[in-house]
Amino acid sequence: MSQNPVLRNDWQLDEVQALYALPFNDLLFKAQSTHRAHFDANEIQISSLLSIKTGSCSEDCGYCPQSARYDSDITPEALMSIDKVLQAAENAKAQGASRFCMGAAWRKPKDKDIERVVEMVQGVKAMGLETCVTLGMLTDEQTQRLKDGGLDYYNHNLDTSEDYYSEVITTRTYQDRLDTLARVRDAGINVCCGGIVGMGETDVDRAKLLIELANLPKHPESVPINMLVQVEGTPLMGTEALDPIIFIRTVAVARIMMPESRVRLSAGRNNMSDEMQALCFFAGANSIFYGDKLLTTDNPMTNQDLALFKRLGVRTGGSSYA
Ligand code: SAM
Ligand code: DTB
Ligand code: SF4
Repeated sequence: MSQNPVLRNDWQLDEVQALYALPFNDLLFKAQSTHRAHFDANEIQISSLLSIKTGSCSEDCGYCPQSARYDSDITPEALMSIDKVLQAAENAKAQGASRFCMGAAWRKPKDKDIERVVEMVQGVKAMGLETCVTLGMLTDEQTQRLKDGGLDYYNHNLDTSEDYYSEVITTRTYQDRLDTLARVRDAGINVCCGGIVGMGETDVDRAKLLIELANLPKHPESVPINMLVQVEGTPLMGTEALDPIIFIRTVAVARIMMPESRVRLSAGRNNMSDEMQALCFFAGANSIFYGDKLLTTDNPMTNQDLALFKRLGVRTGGSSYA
């Protein structure tokens, strides 16, 4: 349990449902008040993503174009060279990113992959950027190696509620994910963990996902809330779109439950209006993925994001290196 009385780890379903059910203005007021008590309300942290190993993944995550099981339109690529990764990190830094996140389409990395990734982490860190990687399931030894290599954040999402999980993924369990998260936490690496909404889950599933995240022994430092990006060829293509108001409510409830975490408005921004994104920021989102690409799909262009920030009077920042 947390020693800080505002950081609760004992959320119950009925109280989370009660938050979701608040009149929209009351919910946003509560979320914004919470946000202001813990953060500079006009500052947003920006992370850039790079897919360092793309496609041919053995897993069956129903949302993911990188699974080898689905016929999506991506070109598989082996683990990138360190030079190419560092070049991409330089570009991200020049564009203004404070964190560089490297993602690999693996169920779990091999030990020799970890050594390459550690070299990437060290090179990116030397540029003054925060580092994050997402590589799938880890062993204790691999986690320790990443920690010793200086990694700042590990991203590993719970994706959805435990109940809905098996509708979306069958090749690894919810417990596998919790085990990797515990390893990362125990090794002293910052945890980036969130989920995806708009996958056909229910209101209860969304509430339960947030409960799983907030009731971890310590809140994740970063909580990415992804709106499903529907990709041709994946099983979740054609899922009924989630009401944008429910998405904004999800951001607000996450902010209230995890007041000191960076809540990231993650995948799906390319299909959101500027006004919807502004409401997500008002609801307490204070981080985005920045750069023209997520891993394999499009993200808003950087000049579009910078123009939006200017219109909203938002500053970028929030890096521990800044
Ligand atoms: N293979 C590793 C793993 O799954 O842990 C790391 C990379 S994986 C692509 C990282 C995360 O991206 C997934 O956990 C999922 O939350 C998110 N993601 C993948 N495809 C997505 C999509 N179409 N829409 C939204 N989020 C997606
Ligand atoms: C996260 O929660 N979202 C990012 C990052 N962590 C690795 C990935 C989004 C991927 C969207 C689909 C794609 O571009 O392939
Ligand atoms: Fe593989 Fe990760 Fe995509 Fe699942 S989300 S198919 S593990 S790359």
